[in-house]
Amino acid sequence: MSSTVLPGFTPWPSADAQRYRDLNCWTGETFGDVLTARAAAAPDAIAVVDDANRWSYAELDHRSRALATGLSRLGIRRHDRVLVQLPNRAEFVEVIFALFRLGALPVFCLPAHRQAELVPIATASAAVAIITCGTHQRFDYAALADSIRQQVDTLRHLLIVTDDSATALPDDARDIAEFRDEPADLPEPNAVDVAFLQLSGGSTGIPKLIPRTHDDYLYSVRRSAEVCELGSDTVYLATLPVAHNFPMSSPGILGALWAGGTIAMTPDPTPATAFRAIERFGVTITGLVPPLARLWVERAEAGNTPDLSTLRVVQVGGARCQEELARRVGPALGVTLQQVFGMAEGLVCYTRLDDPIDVVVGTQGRPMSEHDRLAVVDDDGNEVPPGTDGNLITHGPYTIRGYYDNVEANARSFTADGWYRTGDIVNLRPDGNLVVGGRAGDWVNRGGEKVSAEELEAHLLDHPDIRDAVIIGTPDPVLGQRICAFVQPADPAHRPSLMTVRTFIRERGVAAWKMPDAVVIVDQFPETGVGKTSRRDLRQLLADGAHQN
Ligand code: OOB
Repeated sequence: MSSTVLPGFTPWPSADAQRYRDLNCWTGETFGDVLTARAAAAPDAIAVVDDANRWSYAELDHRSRALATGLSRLGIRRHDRVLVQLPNRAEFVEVIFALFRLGALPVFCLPAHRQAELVPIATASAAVAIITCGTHQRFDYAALADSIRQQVDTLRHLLIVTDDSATALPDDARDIAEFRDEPADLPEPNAVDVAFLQLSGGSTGIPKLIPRTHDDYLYSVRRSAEVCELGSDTVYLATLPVAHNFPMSSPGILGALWAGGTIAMTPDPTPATAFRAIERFGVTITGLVPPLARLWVERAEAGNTPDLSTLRVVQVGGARCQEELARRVGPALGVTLQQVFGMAEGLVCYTRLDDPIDVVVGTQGRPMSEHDRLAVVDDDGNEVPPGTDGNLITHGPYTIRGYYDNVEANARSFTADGWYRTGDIVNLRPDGNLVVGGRAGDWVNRGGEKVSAEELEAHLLDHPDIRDAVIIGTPDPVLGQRICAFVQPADPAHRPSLMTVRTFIRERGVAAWKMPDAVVIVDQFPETGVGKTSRRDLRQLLADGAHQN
């Protein structure tokens, strides 16, 4: 297929693109090509399993071609944007490969997204269709999609992945099963084309859509599969919502396919369900966010779990994993821990599987590619001395040069010469590993004294009555900000008081200006769609008058 650039996409400058080709980072292969090749090499190997399906590579390949043909008949075209909101189930893979083959762009929505997120996403992407499911975990996704369609003019089609043909659908919605046609030869996209749009984590206002090309994303998938040592015996359990960049490609489900291994899907990441899935599917690797890792570790430490002996690697990423938790993961689950620090915009760092334990528990790893460029700069953009905290900026063969169709966000988030400003405060150690200190905003500025949320959280986690803790700065007329500690007690019957917390911290020899001004006890932290703790929602809780003591 000839290549015209998607309007609103910022390509790499041609000299950089040429260099990434010369370096063999970008190989000219598309996702469709990879699936075709794997299906030809090992047609009967199992590509995808979930509770209801078990598809070989040949079957997945056939299904994606059949659905691409049907969607083309419906009028879905190259460059069309299609919202995909599906839980972790086999059809997710079928749908995205069908869209990849058509050159249509999945826009990856999370199952937790609702009207407030989906309307702006559909509007900003000018999507023509939504592909979703019926009722899942007692929520009616088809009805949600139908209401989005009524609010966004560009949306013409509503397609539902149903469990059986008896499922009641909204008027005009179509069952995706109607579009599994006899595969026809279709023109396939070019590797330089945008393959899909990802969503930027934690954005507010107009959603920032992240265009990733076949070339750049496949490189990150291939390098991830290499760094994580995947092979045809890999069984990757998609525990986090697969639409997110971490379970999708770090190395995630696409890494598993790259390596000719198996994707196992579980729609529920809690230990009760996920541990059974590990036993049933013989899972070898999975990825978790820290709050989920804590749940798994606590459950495993309590003993009497299903057989987890096939599990070799547990990745923790998406948010800072405190050392206290990191140390428990390996022993509790009988695995090698791998920390993953990444972003949907590109750059992904990993600890390596043979790193010494202090690197694995105390750092967020190093870039996966020797061609990633990193710099740590102060607020004026000057590089800070090695070993000093600063703002991380980066560019490389799989880090975008601009958000989709968003001039303002691009002006804020990229330097004039194309480096992406990650918004993360990091410390680059002499051995090349990064320690992530939080987001640029995760500091409380208390009357000019800066308090790192992460540092204070680490102290609180050492208190036996505290299960988890998050520090938030709240407005104060005198100091500018004061320090509020959200605390989840280890035992709901023992709620640590402000006095207890302050005494504990003072006794550790911590500066007096770092003492929390308030403690708020919560049973659970609010989460983002992918399970990270939502600082924004905690701030809102305070604004709404949460009880402080
Ligand atoms: C991943 O991607 P996003 O786009 O949801 O979020 C990216 C942001 C980073 O800029 C950083 O602030 C934070 O999430 N983050 C971490 C972290 N991993 C991500 N902060 C501290 N420690 C870590 N290990 O979250 C993502 C994408 C690909 C792989 C892994 C995570």
